[in-house]
Amino acid sequence: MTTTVQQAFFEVARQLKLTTIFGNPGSTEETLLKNFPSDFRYVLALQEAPAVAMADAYAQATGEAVLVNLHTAAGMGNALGNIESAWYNRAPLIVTAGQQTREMLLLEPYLTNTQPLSIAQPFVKWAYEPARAEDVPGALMRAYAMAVQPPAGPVFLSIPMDDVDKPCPKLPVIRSVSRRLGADPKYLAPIIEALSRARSPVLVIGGAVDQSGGWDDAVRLAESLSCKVWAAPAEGRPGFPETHPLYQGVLTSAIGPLGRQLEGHDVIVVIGAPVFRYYPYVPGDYIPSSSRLYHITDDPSEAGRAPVGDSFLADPGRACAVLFEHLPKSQRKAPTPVPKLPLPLIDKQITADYLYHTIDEVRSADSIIVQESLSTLKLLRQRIPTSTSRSFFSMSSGVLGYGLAAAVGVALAERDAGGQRQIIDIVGDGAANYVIQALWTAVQHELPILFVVPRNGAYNILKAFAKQLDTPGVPGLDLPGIDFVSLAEGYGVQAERVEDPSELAASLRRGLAAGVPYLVEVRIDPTIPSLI
Ligand SMILES: Cc1ncc(C[n+]2csc(CCOP(=O)(O)OP(=O)(O)O)c2C)c(N)n1
Repeated sequence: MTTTVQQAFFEVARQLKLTTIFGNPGSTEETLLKNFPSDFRYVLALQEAPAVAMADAYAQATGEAVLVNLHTAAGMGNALGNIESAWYNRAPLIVTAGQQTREMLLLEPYLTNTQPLSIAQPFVKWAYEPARAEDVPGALMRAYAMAVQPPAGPVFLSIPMDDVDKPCPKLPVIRSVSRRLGADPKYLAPIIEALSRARSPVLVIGGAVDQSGGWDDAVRLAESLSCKVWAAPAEGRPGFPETHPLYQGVLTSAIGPLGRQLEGHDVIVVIGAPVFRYYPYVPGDYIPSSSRLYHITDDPSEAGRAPVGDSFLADPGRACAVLFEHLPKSQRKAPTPVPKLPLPLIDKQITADYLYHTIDEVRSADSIIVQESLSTLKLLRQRIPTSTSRSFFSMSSGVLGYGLAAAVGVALAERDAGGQRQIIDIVGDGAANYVIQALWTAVQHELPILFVVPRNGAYNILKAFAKQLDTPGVPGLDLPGIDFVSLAEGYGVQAERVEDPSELAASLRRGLAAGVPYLVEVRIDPTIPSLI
């Protein structure tokens, strides 16, 4: 029997263990998906943006590449914001989209992807439409090899719909590609030297440390150096336990204020993050003039765009281990731990502070947090600190429409791994609307996710930004009249609303005990926090 391109595609995917496909299909994808093999799973999202966010979070939680099936140019358009997030999250997604039949492409029929390669750029590492039908399976192999190598990230394949029934005489060779760079102590010698002489070093740790399996190595390094540790700004996930006595908090994502936070340190070592990911423009010095910065990254683009310091291309996790192995234990006095936050005030209204405090009270210590809560994120990180690897996920891009869907990907990954950790998804009442359909997928897969929607009735972070930029009178920042309980119920999710602080804990506990998707809309105090 001749192997067809479709059969070869699925055989390559099978051998690469790409048997879960997140997607939203259309006519141009149906030829590829026909007679869908029974050992594959298609996770249907009701729009392309949630499909990509689910896949991104699934890839991050499992550490593996994932297939995403989208619908020609239109599907790519809907998905692009989250493909951008996958790019900055370093999520190895193999995004495919169907293309109209080659027979008619010249005539530009309905649903032609007229610019298949440029549509996903600049947020994919590789984009390709095979020149010949029989190259589709080989292109999948190459797409995989491109997606997983460091820095991991999304790739794109356009597959003409009439390619799939063509004969495929030869399967491509299934290859493996290194997912990690090395960390050569000889090459890292200037950092070892600087740290061994430093008077007051500081570490700035990014999410790539956790992605490269370096969580424990970063702790060993920090303890051996007996130095302060900051989380790099605006990272989608932490790389260092936020409950550790050396941990100081998340650096501010503005040039001048961040530079001032690092005052007093002669040696700054940034590992597994850009230098730095900024948000509002507040001018100033990148780092104090008397400091020297060293940057360890496995991403050449990050190394290229850093405005200060010396960059070293190396695996972030392995580099932590190598620095630890080559440095003597410091005799420095341990820095004083950051004082604990006082208990939140209990007012008539629930504050974000009280909400996050209560979530931390009711959750189990090993729960997984997924979040997209913008204006109060600093509080969230302080009140709900992450203590273990791979247990906090969000996006590193600033693109809304991630959190609600990402929780679905994380929950599927947790279930596939046989885990039973609680999954708590905290998503602002603005952000929740971008991928609200993800609730339906959570229901279809009976995923035990507690969705918490802090309802402040506004795009509060934009109000804070407007204050910071001194841009009064911006329209479109209020969100009256959204009922998340009804929206959730419409998708089959059990839901309730809570306004009274005394009822909050019980409400959250009901959600955690439900064993199915459960949404709690929490009316919170709309006071606008400051941006910095
Ligand atoms: C795709 C996309 N559209 C618009 C924005 C602009 N934006 C940034 S934050 C924000 C509002 C977030 O509001 P909400 O989720 O309610 O959180 P809050 O700031 O109120 O805590 C908007 C609209 C964006 N970042 N991404």
